[in-house]
Amino acid sequence: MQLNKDHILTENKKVEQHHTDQFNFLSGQLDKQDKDVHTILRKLANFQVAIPSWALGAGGTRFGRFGFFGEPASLEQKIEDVGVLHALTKTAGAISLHIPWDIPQDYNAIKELASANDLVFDAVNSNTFQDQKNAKESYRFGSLSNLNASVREQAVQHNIDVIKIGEKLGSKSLTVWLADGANFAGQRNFQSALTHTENSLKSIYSALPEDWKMFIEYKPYEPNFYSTVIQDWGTSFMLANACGEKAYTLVDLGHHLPNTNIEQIVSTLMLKGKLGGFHFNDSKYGDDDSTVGSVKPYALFLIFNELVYGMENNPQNPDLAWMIDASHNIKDPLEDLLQSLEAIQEAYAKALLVDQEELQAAQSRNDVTLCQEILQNAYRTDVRPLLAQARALSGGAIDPLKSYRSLRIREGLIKERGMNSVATGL
Ligand SMILES: [Mn+2]
Repeated sequence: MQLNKDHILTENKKVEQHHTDQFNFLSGQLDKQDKDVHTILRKLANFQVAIPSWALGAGGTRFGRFGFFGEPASLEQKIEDVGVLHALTKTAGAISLHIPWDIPQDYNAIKELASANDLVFDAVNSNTFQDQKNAKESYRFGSLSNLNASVREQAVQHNIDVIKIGEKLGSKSLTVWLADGANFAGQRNFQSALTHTENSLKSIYSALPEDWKMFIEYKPYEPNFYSTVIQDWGTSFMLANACGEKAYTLVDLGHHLPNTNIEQIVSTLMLKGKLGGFHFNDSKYGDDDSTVGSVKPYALFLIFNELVYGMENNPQNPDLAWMIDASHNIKDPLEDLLQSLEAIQEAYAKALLVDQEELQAAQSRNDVTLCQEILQNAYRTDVRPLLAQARALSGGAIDPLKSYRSLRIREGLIKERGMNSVATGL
């Protein structure tokens, strides 16, 4: 299913007047505060977030999975779903594939379909957390960290195969998230697990094309509950440094213990030029896969404040690969992603409103009260008309969620794919 541009324009007509009134009011207010509305709109329009192929079907828990209706059953349909999101929001211009769930049959056809939907291929993701059919070795006791050299070799080779698939699609990065660890105290020797992991990552790194990056993701627990080999940003940072300059740390919001100061992690990594990728989601307890900004929106804003600071002040850090990493289990996945995209843009826009010079001046005077006021004034601004304006100017929907429902997109997908289609890989 491809969305007709005229349909979006017709939807926009219905809310145009209301939007224009709201935008004019906000932009008048921001003008008075000497904010450059045009620059903010341009930055919002340029901010593109990749959608992972696994977020398009309903996710499950270890207790069960409640499927949604009209899920994409093939890579082609996943690309079409991201195309719908991008047509409505103009901020989801990339798809991130997961191998082996999304291996293309016909590379040219897949590339054409992506470009017809105005999408590029973002980082490719390897999978050594599941055993694959007919695989010689099992990852039951780890992959890159395994005690057995032939298991490690299989896992390294898989990552190299993923790079080769990515190259054919025009991807420029590989994300390695390692599930390796221990479920029980005493199960593994920490030092041998880390040493094997470092050596395996170095082998993958040596197969990385010149213009590629490797992102090393970390996670404190789950699926291993006693320890994970790459448990935190420090371990990831150390491994990235050991691999070389094309290796970076990837921060996933859900991969921290409760109340971790993620904004400080982001800031430190950007100062050191080692923040490569960023995965959005939200959580109450752990890796909950909740909609971005639905539980801790102020924390998201504080993180964006550091990201914006880093993007402006840390040329040593490369452009970041942004991705939503969630797969919610009871909502319409596309509606959930529309809400997440909105929340990301909202936090970004608010961070762009922070007057960095004023903040720095207040910090240098140790005016703690004013520092807080500067952040909270930006946070309390309702920036949604800016987001809507940026979308409308790019040909997207003023109100993506409303348009999605009013255009009966899910009903169309169910008609096309059936009630019980199941997203591949989940
Ligand atoms: Mn992630």
